[in-house]
Amino acid sequence: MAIQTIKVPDIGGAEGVEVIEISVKVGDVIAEGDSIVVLETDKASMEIPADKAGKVVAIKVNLGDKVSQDAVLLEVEAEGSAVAPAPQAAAPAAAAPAAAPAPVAAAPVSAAAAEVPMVVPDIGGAEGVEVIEISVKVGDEVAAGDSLIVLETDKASMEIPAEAAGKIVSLAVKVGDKLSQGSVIGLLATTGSAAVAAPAAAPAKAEAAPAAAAPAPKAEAPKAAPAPVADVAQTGDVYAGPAVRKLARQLGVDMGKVSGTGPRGRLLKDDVRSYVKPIVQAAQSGASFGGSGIPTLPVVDYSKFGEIEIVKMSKIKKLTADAMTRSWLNVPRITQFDDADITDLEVFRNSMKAEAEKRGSKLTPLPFIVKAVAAALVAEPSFNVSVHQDGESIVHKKFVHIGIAVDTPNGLLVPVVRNVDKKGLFELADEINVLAKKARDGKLTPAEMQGGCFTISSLGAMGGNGFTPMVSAPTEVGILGVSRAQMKPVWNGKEFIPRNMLPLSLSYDHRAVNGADAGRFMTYLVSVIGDLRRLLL
Ligand code: CAO
Repeated sequence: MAIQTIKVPDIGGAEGVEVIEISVKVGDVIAEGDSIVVLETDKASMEIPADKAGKVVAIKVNLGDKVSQDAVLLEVEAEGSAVAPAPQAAAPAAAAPAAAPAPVAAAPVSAAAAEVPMVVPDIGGAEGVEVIEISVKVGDEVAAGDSLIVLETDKASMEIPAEAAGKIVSLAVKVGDKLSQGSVIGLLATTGSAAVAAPAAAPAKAEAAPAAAAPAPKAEAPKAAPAPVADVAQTGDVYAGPAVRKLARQLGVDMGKVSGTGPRGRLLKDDVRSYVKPIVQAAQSGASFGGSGIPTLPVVDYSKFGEIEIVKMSKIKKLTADAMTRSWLNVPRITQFDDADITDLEVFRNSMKAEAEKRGSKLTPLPFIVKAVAAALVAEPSFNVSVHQDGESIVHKKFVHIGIAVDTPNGLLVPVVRNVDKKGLFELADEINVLAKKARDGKLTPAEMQGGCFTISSLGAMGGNGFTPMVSAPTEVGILGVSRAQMKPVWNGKEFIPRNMLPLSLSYDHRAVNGADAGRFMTYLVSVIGDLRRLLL
């Protein structure tokens, strides 16, 4: 079997035309007329059909190569009976090098605007070529060279550019119309000094021509519909004109991923734009590409449903809302639940109430919980950390400062009790009371709300069985929600006995704390709250 070459046929004299797609691979068996590569000038893309049948044994061009007539594209092992027509045979249009829609014979017009017809220039003698895209609309301002319409033959699509700058006054064609040289596309009101090309005087000029007509051997290899061009990366069939390909390249769009809505699935510029738009929007909103992004909330007119009053959020509420949204979006949060048995704690606390009152202190369960949390932070230091802003390090803290969430008329505030591990229960009770009062009176200083390692949010006085508190990002990685204690029947191995059970909800930042750390922290905390003597160990 002889090895034969397939070369670039006459492409209307165009030189250095870029290879933008290679439609075959080594080993493929091709028939005459099969598309083997796609070349693209700045105005037209053209499929180069095989002029020999056989098995592809070598591909002699790469994507991006610039080729001219007679450049070797492929080597094929020709089949016995395959005819090997000369390359020229496949390019009947060579005799009529494709035309120049470019304004080669520009005729200056007066400075005043004039209405001139826009006509189809010489398109290599092709007749009845289908309009597959109209790139402008009435009223559009165009520059000379801007694409007006796209025509498509069996094998090539070609943009017909404006021959002068101006405003589109009317359009006489629609998608699907069949046009030939001289067909009127519409009327253009040329601007001032624009040069107007005389379409009739447009001699062939290879580089500017939609030379695509040349390699399209329509007579020899007619096809019912333009064959979709195989995407080089084999990501699927891509069928698009040069302008669309250029746009896709400029935007970095993989055309294989875009669905074409044009005739026969052809990709249009709008398809590329529609593909890119949501990606850009998602990127601008900070959302990642992998997910669905953060959809915006719809605007609702609540007055439609009844009487309403709109009240501005307090500054504190607004700051809290921002902080909560930041936490929600940045912290992969897990919440774990357990009940601590505070029966003995309550017996002790009640026994201390009189003494506390004598000191002027109010001893609620909270200082006990705060003290137990401090012990847990020391015993399980994985919670006494912050995620470093470098995203790669963890900040370990050698101090134990605990924030207490305080409900105030203006919103939520979190004063910080410092060095909890070094303070006694009365001292903690007093400090919490002082800070809570300052919070409610709006007298907390910023310093009193900073430096916390962990937060406790107690809703015990209000009720509830549990909740999922939000981690205070970025400074902390854990928060304990305390709900209302209640008597519950607890199985002691022999019988159910009434015990005072305190529901605890431990939320943590899973970037810094793993489930086992949290399990150990919670178990230790519950054991300390259940038996305060453990604080002495
Ligand atoms: N179970 C049952 N009773 C409880 C309880 C619990 N877990 N916690 C407190 N109580 C009782 C107290 O013992 C007290 O009862 P007595 O007066 O009979 O002793 C009563 O409830 C009221 O307590 P308190 O609220 O005055 O005091 P506290 O120490 O429990 O809480 C403070 C102090 C500042 C934390 C609290 O006033 C507060 O503001 N809590 C709201 C916190 C908050 O808003 N968290 C949500 C943040 S996330 O949105």
